[in-house]
Amino acid sequence: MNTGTHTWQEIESQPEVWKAALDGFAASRSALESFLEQSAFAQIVAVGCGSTHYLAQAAAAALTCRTETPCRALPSSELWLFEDAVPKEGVLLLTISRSGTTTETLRAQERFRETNSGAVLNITCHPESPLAQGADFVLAAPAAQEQSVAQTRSFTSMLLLSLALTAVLAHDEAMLQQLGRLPSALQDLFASLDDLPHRVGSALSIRHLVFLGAGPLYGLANEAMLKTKEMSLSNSEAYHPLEFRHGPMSLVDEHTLVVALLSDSGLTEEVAVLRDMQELGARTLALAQDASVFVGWQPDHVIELHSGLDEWERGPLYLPPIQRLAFHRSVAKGLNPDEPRHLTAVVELGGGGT
Ligand code: F1P
Repeated sequence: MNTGTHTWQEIESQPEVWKAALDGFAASRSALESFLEQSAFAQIVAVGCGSTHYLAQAAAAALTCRTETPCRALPSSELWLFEDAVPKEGVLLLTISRSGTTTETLRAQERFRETNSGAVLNITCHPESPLAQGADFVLAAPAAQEQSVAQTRSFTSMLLLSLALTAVLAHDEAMLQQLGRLPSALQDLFASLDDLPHRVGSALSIRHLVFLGAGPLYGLANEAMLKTKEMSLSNSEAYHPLEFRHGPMSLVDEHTLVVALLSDSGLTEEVAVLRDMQELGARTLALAQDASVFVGWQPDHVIELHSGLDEWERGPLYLPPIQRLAFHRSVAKGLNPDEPRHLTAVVELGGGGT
């Protein structure tokens, strides 16, 4: 049977594909350093659409908190359609797009060129694409190209490039070294997962999925929400963990799965939210560095990352287990994860969009 063949292969190939992305980054590092030195900017604006908008959110959190340059994430359409969304001076535009052909992101770049003198840096899987060709510098992960509509290895590989960019901008050699450990950390994580993503993904008594993540993990919680929606046509939401108590938790019942992507900085408070949701009847899944953080109670399921990496470095590891879960949920519902309903790999607008 061919159901989900591409998606499964793309999820499982991530250790090798991440290694290729890191090797590619190392080869372009000195050119990147020259580009960054020559481009005077006081802030970065990161844009993308759908998955790559959520990737822009994750990149913006890392760039803002780990470098001296603040970064804001916007959906590409905000820059395209709202001319004053971005200051006219002192901005480096970071465009993120798997395909490099998404209309809104191309239009955002055009708008920026019309109104701004700053440089454009592009992160993509397709360095030959129009978006990349129109940029001043390109960081590419061609080995992460995909046949599936839903982004899996492309997302995590481009995330890795954005974290490597952060390390270079921060002159943080130790962070760069740590990022180099991610491919083998993912191999170890895959080996330790057993059938947990399959068991939880196939539990169709779950009808509502909630992903919680803060700081470096908020954009990734959003991506987990989108993946579940695209692949398995499920109601899914994402929140900052402590925001979930401010109203959204009224929807929690025994058909809810709450998935917590646990950080280091917010750990105690995030664990408390997850515990509260279990008490309200939700099934709970935690992605944690180590299960020893749970004292006196246990979530229903725990995935231990055991990465030895800090919260800014280990982001890419949270997604592959959730991608597997979404894959299994899709198959359990009789769907084909390779072909999400109503979606195409790229949104190319005609009419008003051209
Ligand atoms: C982004 C996009 C997403 C969508 C899906 C397919 O395209 O269209 O909007 O959620 O995952 O990809 P791109 O600009 O990154 O190629």
